[in-house]
Amino acid sequence: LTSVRYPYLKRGNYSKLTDQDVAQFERLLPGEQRVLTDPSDLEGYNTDWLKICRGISQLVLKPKTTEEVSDILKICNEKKFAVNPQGGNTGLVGGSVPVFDEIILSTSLMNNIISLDALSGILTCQAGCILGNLNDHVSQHNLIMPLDLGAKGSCHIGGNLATNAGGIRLLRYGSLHGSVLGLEAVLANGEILDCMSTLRKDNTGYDLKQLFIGSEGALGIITKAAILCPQKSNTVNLAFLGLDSFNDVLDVFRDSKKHLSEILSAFEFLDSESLKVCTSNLQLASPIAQHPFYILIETSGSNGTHDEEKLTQFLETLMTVGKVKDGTVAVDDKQMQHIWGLRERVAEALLHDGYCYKYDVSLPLHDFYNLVLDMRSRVGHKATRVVGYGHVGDGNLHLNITSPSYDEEVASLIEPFVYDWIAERRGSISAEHGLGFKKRHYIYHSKSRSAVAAMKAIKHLFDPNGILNPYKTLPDD
Ligand code: FAD
Ligand code: 2HG
Ligand code: ZN
Repeated sequence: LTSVRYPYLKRGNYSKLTDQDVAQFERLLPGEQRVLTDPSDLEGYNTDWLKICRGISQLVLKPKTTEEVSDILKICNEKKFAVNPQGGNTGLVGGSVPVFDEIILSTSLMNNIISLDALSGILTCQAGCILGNLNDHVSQHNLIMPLDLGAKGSCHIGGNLATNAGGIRLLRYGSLHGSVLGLEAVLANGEILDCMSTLRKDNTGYDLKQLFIGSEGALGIITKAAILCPQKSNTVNLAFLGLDSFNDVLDVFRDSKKHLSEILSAFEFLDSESLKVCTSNLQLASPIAQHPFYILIETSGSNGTHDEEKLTQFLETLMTVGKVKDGTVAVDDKQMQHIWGLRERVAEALLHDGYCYKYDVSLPLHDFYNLVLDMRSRVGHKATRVVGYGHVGDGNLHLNITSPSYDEEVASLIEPFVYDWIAERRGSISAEHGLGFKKRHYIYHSKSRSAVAAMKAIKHLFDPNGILNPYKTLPDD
């Protein structure tokens, strides 16, 4: 079968579901709403957050336990059904929805918090817990989750692990490769791989859990994790500043590390077009006048007076030397949330333009913003807008281009130009969102032939029948 939606792609040689198969899954998952087959119920599971990728799955399965995941995968592996693991379905690269009729295995009912050791800060939970709920839970014990992202209200921790999600706290707490202490996954053949250590230090043998962090559902279904949660800071400050040039953004970043040092907890940037999309498409108000660039500097520490003094002094110096033209410091939680909204809701605001061409790249900082400028002059007025924003403190740019609907001419001006541009500067074509369905064929722009060959060998070892998330992450042979 050649898909009419993806005419260049052939469905793999997977089995097709029969009524008997569905009945077998129903026996396995008794109770209400655990086996979905009604097309209207399936619509949301088949469609990604960007409303760009659409599958035609006829079955969603909602296990509650690791053992149920194992039983499902045993059947799928034996009968050769393709499986699409799905968490909160907030992924941005088409990895979370089926390409054809893969069975969707949703972790939405695997949402138990198993334990929290308030002394060590170690949380253990099932993969389907929503990130925001976990943060609310641990904050009652004076802890925070080591990651935070705009999709926190819907994304699952299992999805975060599977994508190795970055977000706005990475600058301070590092990536999930460091904060995940233990992980449990079910392999394609149903075998349960128990790597649920809760130790800070554990060098006994290969660190297998790392393979699953960022594996995008291709090596196994993540079912549980143990995560090290940092202490919640007594005092958090947030400044929103307007700057004249991207060079000033970089200078202020360098100075922030030097002068704010241990209290610096986030450093994010938006260009004027990114802010404009929030003010015009979401009617959010900007707290300061218009400038070419904006930055958010967050500090988190234990001594309010000390932190405020340090930040105020730093900001005064920046204003005096002219690196910062204008700015405001949030005085309460409401203002803080409003300012974070201007940064975290750009992705949502862009969708109001129509179609969004999305690029998530790592680049050396001296080249960072030139990609936006080059893209702008390349597509000119053919696009509605070209915006650049993101985690500048991590060297991670979000380049987004929009048009009223998908436009072949705009698309061909962007790709492969954008990937070649990044490869020439030895950047990464996927900083934090993964490759999913959309970007897998560009992997060689960032990874060597030998590295991709090793990835394929690992995939074959863990999933010899290729049932887990086919057509994603790795390129075809
Ligand atoms: P899904 O979208 O459901 O799935 C993502 C991938 O993981 C798929 O390949 C899926 O098959 C696989 N998967 C899901 N669960 C499992 C599991 N249990 N076992 C194995 N594989 C699994 N990302 C960032 O990195 N940083 C950001 O700042 C950020 N901000 C965002 C803001 C918004 C508004 C939105 C919509 C998205 C944002 N994202 C960000 C992208 C997205 O939220 C993350 O990739 C997130 O980690 C996905 O989690 P999810 O539960 O929604 O996973
Ligand atoms: C963010 O940092 C997310 O806001 C989404 O990673 C980025 O939509 C994007 O390009
Ligand atoms: Zn991001």
